[in-house]
Formats: sequence, structure tokens, C-alpha cells
Amino acid sequence: METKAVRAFREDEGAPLCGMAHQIKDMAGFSFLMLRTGLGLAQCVLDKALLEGITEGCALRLYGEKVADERAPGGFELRVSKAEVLSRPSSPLPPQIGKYNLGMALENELGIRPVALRNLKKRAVFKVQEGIVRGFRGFLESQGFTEIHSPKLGLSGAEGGANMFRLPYFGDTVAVLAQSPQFYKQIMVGVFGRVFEVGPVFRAEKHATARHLNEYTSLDFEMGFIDSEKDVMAMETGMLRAVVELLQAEYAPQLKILKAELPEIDEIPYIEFTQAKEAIAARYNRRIRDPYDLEPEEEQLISKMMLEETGSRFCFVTRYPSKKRPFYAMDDFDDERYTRSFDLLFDGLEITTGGQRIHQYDRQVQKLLDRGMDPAEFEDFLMIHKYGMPPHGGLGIGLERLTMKFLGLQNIREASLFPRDINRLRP
Ligand code: AMO
Repeated sequence: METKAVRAFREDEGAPLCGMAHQIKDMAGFSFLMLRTGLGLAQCVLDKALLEGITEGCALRLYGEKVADERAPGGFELRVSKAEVLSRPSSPLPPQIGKYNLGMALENELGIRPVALRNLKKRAVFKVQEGIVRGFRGFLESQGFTEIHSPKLGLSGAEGGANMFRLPYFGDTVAVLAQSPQFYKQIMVGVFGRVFEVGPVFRAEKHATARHLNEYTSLDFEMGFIDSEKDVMAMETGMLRAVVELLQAEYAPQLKILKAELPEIDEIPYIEFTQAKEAIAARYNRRIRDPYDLEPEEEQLISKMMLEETGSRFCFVTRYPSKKRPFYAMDDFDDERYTRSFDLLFDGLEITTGGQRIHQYDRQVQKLLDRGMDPAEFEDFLMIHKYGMPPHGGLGIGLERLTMKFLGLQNIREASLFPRDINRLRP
């Protein structure tokens, strides 16, 4: 498999190759040096004299002759004739970095993340993550969406009070960190019609689980002129297909390193919330404890059931009860106990929440009042309803959760460069 870096290098015969000494293997009379470049590994062969003073972790500029070799990564090796050492590490690199498996407990690995990320398998996760964001952005751009950047500091949150980070602002003001770009993406539908954002969001989750972070990257989009939440679901299905296609076309080396099997995405099946709850209760002999929300185990069982019945690793759960959905969710026209909202499950985990939103002023104000909330506190947001909004809807996807599921990782922290959780604010 030829990486882009290697291709560029091959096409420019005279160019030296720059990179970091990733792994050095001594052979009889010569050494193999695996050079880590931004986009791949290059196999370099040096005789003993040239290797003098070079250790793993050195930044190098290597000159030499490129020779085709099927066994080398990228199909060639560099027979080095001249080596310039541009910098040397002041400490030997932890020996595991150059190995295929880092072989460290996650907690220990996170402690040395700045260097652990140089391990090829660890690094590949974030290359794939780049691909997911490129696929998301590229597909939405092709559908006429405009990218926006909303503020992360504000006075109120959109997703309820329990998990908001508050911090002292100027004077006596207390600011909150954005739990989502919800208000702003809806506002911007009134401006551009279709918008998306990729940005950080903050949740003061007080529990440490394998699927929660206190800061994560949210992939959001919001679109006007929809007939129902089904239009949003169809857009998400198209986007996921485009992401998988891009990953297959341009990220094959990383997927191979990670031994990842991407899902096939055709139409994504859906099932209504209540129907799903009842079906798994009967099928797996479970008691329904919370009729308004899904427990993590229920998400797993719904996914399992849908995989068995439809062959799809993804499934939408629709018509969530109003009680547990935010105040901006549009209630079902026939039955106000339910909303026109959905979650998307992927291999047993919720990766998306979305739905149609209330676009009528009176209706939005009434829903706030019904929930004992003060419309005056939402004056800025309500401006859009007051001055006219199309029927609209959208969704939010946790990038780390999506990455984790695409790659079959066990803990969300593995899909976050520098995870923030209840016990961790560094590195
Ligand atoms: P919700 O709060 O369900 O919806 O979040 C959307 C998606 O974000 C991810 N997610 C998380 N990922 C990591 N750590 C967390 N603590 C965490 N919390 C949520 C999940 C989830 O499905 N405004 C709505 C979206 C919308 O309707 O447009 C919202 O934020 O993948």
C-alpha cells in the first residue's frame, strides 16, 4: 500500500526524506531504520558507520537511492548515502513506541500521551478521525450546507442544567461552557437554511464511564424546510455512507493497521422507542424500569435485535417520549407524549440525537411554560421564532463515539487525543 508521502517522495527522485527515527533494527553489517513521516513509514537501509550517533527519536534528513522492494512499506526502500541529524532526544524513547502494540494500560498510556501518540496504531486512530470529519464536511458541503463557528462561552445552556460547567466571568457574571451549539445552529438556519459545525462541547458528567467525556467534539448539522425528522435521518444516512466511502478510498493503510471492519451502510432501519422497549423486554426477558429513556443495556439489546432482524449495525430509534427530550423538540402532531426526535445506535451505543424542532413562536413559549421555564431567559433564542422560521431539524453526533465504534475501540478515551474526564485535565 503506497502512502501519499511515499508517492510524493518516489516521484521526486532527488528529494531527501525527512522524518523521525521510529525504530532501528540492527542486522549483520547494516541496519534497518524505519523513518516515521507525516503520512507513513519509510524503510531505510544504512551501514553501521552512517548509523553512528543515530537513536530512535532523532529527527533526520536522509539522502540516498530509492530501490523498489515489495516487502517494504510503500514498496520501496531508501539505501542511505548521507544522513543529517537535525535534532536528538535528550532521553531515550520508551521502547514500546516503535512496536505494533503499545502494550500499556490505558491509564498509563494517557499519562505519556504526547509520545504514546507516535505509536503507529495509536496515531492511526486520529488519522481515521480526520477522515470522518473530512467525510462529514465534504458531504454536507455537497448538499448546500454552510459551515459555522458558534461561541463556546454563554449565559445559558440548551441541554438542561445538570451537566453545565459554570465559570466566573467578568464582574459578578457567571458564564457557562456550551453543552452543544443547539441555539446557534437553529438561529443560523434562519440565515443560511442549512448549516453545520464541528466543534468542542462541554458536559459536566460526574461519572466516569467508557462512553462519556467532559469535553468532546460534536458534529452538528441543522436544516430548514424539512417535512419531518425522517429528512434529517436520510441526510445522516447519506453522510455516513459518504464517510465510509472516503475512509475506504483514502484511509486503507490506517484501517489495516487497526484491523477495522467498516460497516456496510445501505438504508438504515428504524424502530419506534416504545415498540423497541417492549420488543426487547419480551425477547430478552427484561423488566422495563424507565419508560421514558433507554438504559445502556437496552441500547445494546435493541442493536442486537435489529442486527439479527435486518443485518444492519446501525438503527434509528424514533418517537422518543417528550418527557426526556429537550424543550426545543417538536412534539408529535397526533400524540404530544412523543416527539419527532430520534437517536441513532451503532453497535449498541447511541452516537446521535436529532429531530425536528419547534419553529412556531407560541408553541415554543408554551412548551417552556409547561416545563416551568421562564421564556424571558430565552429571549435571544426566541427571536428566531418571533421573526419567522421554516420547519427545521438537525442532529448532533459525538465524534469520539463514532470513531470508537468505527474502529471497534473499547473506551472513548482511546478516540480522544487528550481526554478530559472527571479525573483528568492533563496532559
Ligand atoms: P445529546 O446531548 O444527545 O444531543 O448529544 C448528542 C451526541 O453527543 C454525544 N455525547 C457525548 N459524547 C461523549 N461524551 C459525552 N459526555 C457525551 N454526551 C453526548 C453522543 C450523543 O448522541 N443538541 C442535541 C443534538 C441535536 O438534537 O441536534 C444534543 O446535544 O454521541
